Amino acid sequence: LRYYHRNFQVLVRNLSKMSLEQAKQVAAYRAVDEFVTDNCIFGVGSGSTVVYAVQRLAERVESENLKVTCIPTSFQAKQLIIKHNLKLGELDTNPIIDVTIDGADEVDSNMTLIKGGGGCLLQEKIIASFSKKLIVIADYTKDSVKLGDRYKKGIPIEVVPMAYVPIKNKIMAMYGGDFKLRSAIAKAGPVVTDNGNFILDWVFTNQDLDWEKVSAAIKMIPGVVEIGLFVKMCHKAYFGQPEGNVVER
Ligand code: ABF
Repeated sequence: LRYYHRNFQVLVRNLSKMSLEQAKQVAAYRAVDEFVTDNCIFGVGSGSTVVYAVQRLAERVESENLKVTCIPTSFQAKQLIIKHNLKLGELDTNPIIDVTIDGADEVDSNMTLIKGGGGCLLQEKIIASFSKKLIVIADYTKDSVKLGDRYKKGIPIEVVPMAYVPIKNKIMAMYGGDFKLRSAIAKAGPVVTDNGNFILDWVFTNQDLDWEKVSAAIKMIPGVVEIGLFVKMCHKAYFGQPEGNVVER
């Protein structure tokens, strides 16, 4: 009986993984179909949902003979662009991006985002801020009312390595909460970002903070490179649902 029970659990886990992947895919496909046009400069986000967006983009470029220049937000995004034989561009020659499609860790009811769970927040924010539109693609688990309702790992803050201790002390004194210096494996050294920095994950306790003010105040601390709070930046969000439909916000 225990054997069947265990197999049943594995089956349930695999089915829910499948529906999560399907949810990511439908959101990504919808956003690419809606926003990618011929000759556009396209910002390529990072993370597992974006993989589906690039897949769809490659299909469309091939079948519709589109000319699209892709600007990556990370090493991962750059590799995806290269893998799919898409045209790779850079900010120097494409300083205005028409549309960026990116994932998120959480989206609240005001469209404030937590990003950076994958460690790419700095380049993601640079690209988003020079884009005419930032479109978020995500599965249903990212859709929340207040930040912290769904995503429990906190707000990522990219910092210059030498300053991580005083920065975390200062933010704790300002707003409370707790901090983790991000590491890939327990007891291993810290994660180093694409830009050579560390990431502090700020597990905040007050969900009613004014995120715009918090974001501005934290960015003023010397040694803080970027914060994974994206306030008033997101134009539209697509949430893939377990049944395969997409909810837009
Ligand atoms: C990036 O990828 C990040 O800002 C965010 O942390 C993450 C979302 O990843 P996924 O699509 O894998 O959930 O966009």
